[in-house]
Amino acid sequence: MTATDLRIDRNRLIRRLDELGAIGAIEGTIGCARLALTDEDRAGRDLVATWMADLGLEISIDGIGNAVATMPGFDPSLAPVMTGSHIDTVATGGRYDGNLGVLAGLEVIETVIAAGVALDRPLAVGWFTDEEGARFPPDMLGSLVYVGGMPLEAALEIEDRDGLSVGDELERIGYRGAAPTPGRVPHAFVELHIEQGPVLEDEGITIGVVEGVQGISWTEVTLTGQSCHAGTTPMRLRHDPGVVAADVNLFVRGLTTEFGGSQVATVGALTLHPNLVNVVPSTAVMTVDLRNTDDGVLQQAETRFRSHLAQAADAEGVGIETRVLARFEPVDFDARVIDVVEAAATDAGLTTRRMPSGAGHDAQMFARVCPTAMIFTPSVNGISHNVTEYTEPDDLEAGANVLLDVMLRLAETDFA
Ligand code: HGY
Ligand code: MN
Ligand code: MN
Repeated sequence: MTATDLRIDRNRLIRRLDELGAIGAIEGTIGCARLALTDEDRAGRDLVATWMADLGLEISIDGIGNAVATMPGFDPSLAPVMTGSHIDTVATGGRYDGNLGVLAGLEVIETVIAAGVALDRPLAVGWFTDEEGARFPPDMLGSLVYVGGMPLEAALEIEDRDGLSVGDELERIGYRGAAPTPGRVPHAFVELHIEQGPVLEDEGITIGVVEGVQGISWTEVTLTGQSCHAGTTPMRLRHDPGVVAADVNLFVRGLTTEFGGSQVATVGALTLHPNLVNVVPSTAVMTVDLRNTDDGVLQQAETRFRSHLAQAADAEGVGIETRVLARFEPVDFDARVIDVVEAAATDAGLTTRRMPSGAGHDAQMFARVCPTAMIFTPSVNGISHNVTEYTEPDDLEAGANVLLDVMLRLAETDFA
């Protein structure tokens, strides 16, 4: 059997997605919760590591808990073609976000091994810690450290809302590995991921040929006012941080209308203290997520947001503290890898369209060090970061087969 005849085992892939999805399962749904470095994340890591070991792959775990499993090639001096993604989820996550990229990568390698296809160049699949950034910002933390974008020591000190650090939590779950960071630079990197938006489904397209990732700006804002009695305190004497938070939320929504294009804005987290019906809040802690494919426009959005925040807080007599949780510029993937993805999908008779990614991905970090691109499969109803996240089995299979073909083609590609 030649490499071009290879096809992944659809049932094995879907079985593994379901088995991993059962870890941290959210009752009554097909979703799961495996926030980074929780016990559920550990259990997911243990399961995937077992599958990697069962294949006889060389597993390397680094200081931030990334795991890379390698199928050796004839020539170990050659850098691997690498794929991978993440197996941590948001708290109301689906079973495909990230998990598909890791398990399809494992499926590709298992298919190559089972067929006895000998390659000069190694193949590797990885999971990267805390891609979501929902517990420990920024997102893509593990792959950022892997490519040398953040020193390991700085990453290990990041704390969650309860003051628990990345380093201590990695230690606690037993995934603070010994492999050095930055990690080995791959020959090329390609990531399969669900689109998480409505474009492919709306247009009836099977494969997204991803050209890049939009810029991401996350800010945490702490607003400090004065708690007082909801009934006795005249409105003129109030300093209500909740009002400022609401004003800012509506303002950034207004920016998306004004700017149009790819501009998006989200206030995803908002906590009032003491959060009681008859107490004007003393503090409000909120997050503002702004994204745009154009960094210049994203910077304008950030400037307008900060200026309005200052004005609204001043008018209400409320104090402000801000903290940047993440700031990544837009990323363009490598045209040569994009072409390989498009050719592999087209040769398989699949419909394709080129597109940017609205979500952040580990691939955007690998694009800093090696030729990189991504493959998207459709999301039903464009829904993700939601327990009803779903991708049809035919699309899962198509995406994984494109990943297989792309990895084999990249293994033969000389980027010099
Ligand atoms: O936020 C994101 O875009 C990704 O899900 N981490
Ligand atoms: Mn993801
Ligand atoms: Mn996600």
